[in-house]
Parts: sequence; structure tokens; C-alpha cells
Amino acid sequence: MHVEKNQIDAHNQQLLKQHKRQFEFVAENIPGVEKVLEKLVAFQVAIPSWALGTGGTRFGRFPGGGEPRSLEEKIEDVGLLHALNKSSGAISLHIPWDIPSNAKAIRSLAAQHGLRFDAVNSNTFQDQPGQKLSYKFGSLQHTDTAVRRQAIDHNIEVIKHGMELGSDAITVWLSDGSCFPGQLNFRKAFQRTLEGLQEIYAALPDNWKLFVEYKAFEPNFYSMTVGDWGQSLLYATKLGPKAYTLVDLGHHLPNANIEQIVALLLSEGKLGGFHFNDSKYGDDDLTVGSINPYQLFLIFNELVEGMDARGMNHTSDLGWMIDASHNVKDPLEDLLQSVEAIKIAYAQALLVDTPSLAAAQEANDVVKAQEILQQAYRTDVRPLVAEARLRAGAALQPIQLFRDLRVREQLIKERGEKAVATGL
Ligand code: AFD
Ligand code: MN
Ligand code: MN
Repeated sequence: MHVEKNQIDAHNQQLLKQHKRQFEFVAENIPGVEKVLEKLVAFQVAIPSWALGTGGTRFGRFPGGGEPRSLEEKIEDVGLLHALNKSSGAISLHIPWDIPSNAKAIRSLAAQHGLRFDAVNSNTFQDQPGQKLSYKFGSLQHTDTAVRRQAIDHNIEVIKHGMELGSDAITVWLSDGSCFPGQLNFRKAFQRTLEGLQEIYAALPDNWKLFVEYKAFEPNFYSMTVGDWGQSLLYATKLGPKAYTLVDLGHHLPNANIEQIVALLLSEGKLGGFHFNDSKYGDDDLTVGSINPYQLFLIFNELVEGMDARGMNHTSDLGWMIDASHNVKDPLEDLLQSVEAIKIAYAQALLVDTPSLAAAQEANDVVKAQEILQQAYRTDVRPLVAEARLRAGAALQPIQLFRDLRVREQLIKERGEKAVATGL
């Protein structure tokens, strides 16, 4: 299924008058609105290949039908999203769920949809059919050298797949840790993991980055060997300049001040990438911005301020990815909502009057500082984000068009009711 340009044009035509009115109303009060729009057009968020099918919990899964059955169909789905919003121009693959049988063909298919390959992800948190040794007691931390070897080799394999596709980063998320006190020697687990990461790091091509993703708990419930940003930063620092910390918004203990973590990692030059999602309790993998949009804005505020302070390019200097799971929504609609929420928060952050905020902070004017932030946050930037989409050739209202075109019904017709995507 493809969304054609004339379908987008017809949809936009219908909404154009109302959109223009709304856009002009907001734009009037925004100094340098053209610059803001340029940044919004450029900003792209990678879609995870594992989020295109229905997720589930350990209690059950309720697939909605028409899910992508192959890597080709996953790329087609991301292509669909990108056609609708022109903001999802990249895909993040998980190996071995998405091993390309013909890398060249996959690369050109992605290019046809205007997509590039973002970070590739390794998987040593599951045992694959036919796998020699088990990861039941960890992978890079394992007491048995042979298991560690297998995990290292897998990661190097993932880098090779990524190279063939033109990706330039690997994200390593380890489920390693322990479930009970006494199970693990923390020091040895750290050391072994570090040594494994060092071998993987040594296999990186020059222009590649390695992202060390942390997570506070689950599947291990007593300790995680990369459990928080401090541990991730330790690994990344010891590894060297190509290693960075990756922040997944759902991977903190409750009430953690994520915006502060982001600010510090950024000022240390060690923030590498993001996994966006939202959560109420833990690693809930909910739609971005659905629970705590103010936190998302505060994070983007630190990102914009911190990246500008370091002269970084907003679009290309960090890896922007979604990491979500869709249990009750259509995954494609959910991803459209997530990308929209990210762009809204980014747009709001671009509106923050940074010099006045800095002055208020220096003067300890707490009230003024809050006013400045909330002035930006409470601005309805949706017409700006829509205008950026319009200029990029995307749909003014992507979800509405998705529904009007009956995309899911089409996909079910093409792929069947029972099509289930690979993944968790
Ligand atoms: C995990 C992590 C990590 C991993 C993914 C697998 O967030 O990014 O790749 O889930 O589905 O919780
Ligand atoms: Mn993640
Ligand atoms: Mn997660």
C-alpha cells in the first residue's frame, strides 16, 4: 500500500483554509518563525522495526491484523508513516528479528521510501532457536567465557549487518543483572561486561557510535548491570570517544529528573541517543507525550539549550528514536501520534526565550523563569508543526488521512487478518 502525492494534496486542499488561519494566528507572535519551521522540517525521528506490530504483555497479545510479515513490509510501513508526516525518515532494526537476506535490495527499497537506517540493535536478552549457549544468566556479564564470546560475536555480527545497510551506530541494551541478592558479584559482572563492550567497540568502523542503553529493572529485579545513567556513563567513558549513553525515557526509577540527566550527559559530550516513549510506572512503552507532556517539553528544552551551547546540529548529532509498544492501538496510528508529540515538544522548546531565561536564572527570579518556560509550553504549536509538514509535502492531519484512506483495512486485505510481525 502506498500513499500517493495526489491523495496528500487533495487532503491538504480540504484543510488548507482553516490551517492558514490557525497558522497565521500563532506565527504572528513568534519571532524568527521561518527558522523554527526550517528546523521542524529537518527534524526526523527513527521508527523501531519492532514497534510496527501489536505488542503485548506477558498476559496476552491482541493483534489487529495486517502486520508486516517481513523486513520488506516493515520498511513499507515506515515508508507509509514517512509519506504521511515526512518526519519519520529512518528505521532502527533489531537483529536477529530483522536480518536482511539481501542487504543491497533492502537498502534500495528503503531509499525508494526516502528512509535511512538508524542505529542497529543487538539482542542478547533472548535465546534464539538453535542458539548454542543460553543467556539465562546474562550475556556479557556471564560467568562462562564461552557465553560472553557468543554475545560479543553476535554484536559484531550486528555491526556488520548495519554496515551493509549504511547505518552508523549500534545500540546495546543488556538485560544482564541478577534477580536475587548474592546471585552476582557486582564488580566481576561490571568488569566482564566492560571487557565485552571493549571488544565490540574495537569492531566499530571509524564513523560509528556505540550507544550504551541503561534500564533500572526488568527482566532482572534485584540488580541491572547497566542500571542507570551513571553506570552507562562509566562504560561509555572507559570505552572511548565513540561510545555514548542512550536515554530511554521509560528506563528510570519513578520520579527521576530525566531533564537534569540529559543536561549533564549533554554537557559531558556523552549523550548519544534517545528512545522516546512515555510511562506512568516503569518501562510502560506508552505513546510519547500521552502521560507527561510537560516532562517531554522540559527534556527538549534541555536538549535545545544544551545542543546550541555545544554548537550541535539538532537533526543529526543525536540519534532520535522511538521505542514503544502498542497493545491496544493500531501501531501505525500510535507511531504517528508519537512523532507528532515529539515534534510538538521540540517546537515548544524552540520557542523558549533563552536569553531571558538565562537572565532570570542569574537573578534568581524563580517566578520569571517559570513564566518563560510555561509561556512556551502553553503555546499551541500544532499549526506550526502542521505548516512544517505542509512545506515538506506531508499531510496536514496524518491520522485523519490514514483513516480516510482506510490504510489498515488495505493492509489487512494485502497481508491478512493473521499477519504477525516478528519481535517480542
Ligand atoms: C527494551 C529496551 C531496548 C530493547 C527493546 C527490545 O528498551 O531498547 O531494544 O526493549 O524490544 O526494553
Ligand atoms: Mn529502549
Ligand atoms: Mn524499554
